[in-house]
Amino acid sequence: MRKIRPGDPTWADVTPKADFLNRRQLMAGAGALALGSIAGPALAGLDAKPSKYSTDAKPNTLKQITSYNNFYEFGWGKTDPEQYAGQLVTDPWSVEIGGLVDKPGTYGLEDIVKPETLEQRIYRFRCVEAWSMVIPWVGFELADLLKRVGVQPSAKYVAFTTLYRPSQMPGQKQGGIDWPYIEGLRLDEAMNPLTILATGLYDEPMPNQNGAPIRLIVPWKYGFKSIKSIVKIELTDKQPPTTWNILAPNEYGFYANVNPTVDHPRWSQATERHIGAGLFGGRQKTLMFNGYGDEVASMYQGMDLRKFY
Ligand SMILES: Nc1nc2c(c(=O)[nH]1)N[C@H]1C(S)=C(S)[C@@H](COP(=O)(O)O)O[C@H]1N2
Ligand SMILES: [Mo]
Repeated sequence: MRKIRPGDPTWADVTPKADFLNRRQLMAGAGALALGSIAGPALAGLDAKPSKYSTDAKPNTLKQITSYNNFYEFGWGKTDPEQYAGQLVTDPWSVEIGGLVDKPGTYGLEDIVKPETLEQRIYRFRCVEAWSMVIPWVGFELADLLKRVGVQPSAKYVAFTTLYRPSQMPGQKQGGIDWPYIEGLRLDEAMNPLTILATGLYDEPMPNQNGAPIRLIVPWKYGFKSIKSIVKIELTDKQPPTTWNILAPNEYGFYANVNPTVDHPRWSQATERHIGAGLFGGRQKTLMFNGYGDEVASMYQGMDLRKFY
């Protein structure tokens, strides 16, 4: 953890310029610049504020972050999202917020984002498959949005739902997952300042393959909790069902906190392969709570994390 100092590198410094240029050309070619009209600059957070929660680890390149993805709505391969997500239309977009809130409703994306102060959050990101990246997200604290809509005292959990649109999400025409993808958090996890809704990364609106136009980021949990392309947020008093827990309950729990001492039934979680480390980069040690223990460990005091995996 560190504070951003004046003179710290900007996104342009840490991302090779060629990547930016390439990306712009690719996006133009794919017709994916639709967001660029009015919403784009706002979502990209071009004047986003630095955050004390950012890691000083070196971010992965834009190319790495946008070409090695898990987004099963577009296929099971790591390069499928880059190849097929361009067809997803993300403007207009609205998010239904309901359940145990004072102001339920269907909110346009701009109404959700406009009152928020966008921040740069450079977070470690650890997939349950034992690979990791460092990603410079742009977003705002989920707690801010929840406070705006008014959380009722009986609410204990937050449930999230991804868009269901098989015409533009070819993976949804296939079985395997009972679409749409769903996820959930305990209310205190949702209100933790590390938990953000992200609308961009580097200085781009969220690339489609990373979950445009708005996705959850919970950096101390395995990546599958960080649900993409959200269309519904519901406050509940019961623990909501979650996609990977439904699919394989003995392998993927509701909590899914990054934990090097609790192995996946089929592989070790003690180490991770950092994307971009190269052939000889070796594996790095996985950190408890992905290194965010100072901010989150107290939420799990007294819980058996082998049982609540
Ligand atoms: N809707 C939806 N959200 C999702 C997924 C998905 O397949 N569908 N994959 C999850 C998994 S397993 C990971 S590791 C991260 C990957 O995010 P990234 O592609 O931006 O790195 O998104 C998560 N969110
Ligand atoms: Mo993942």
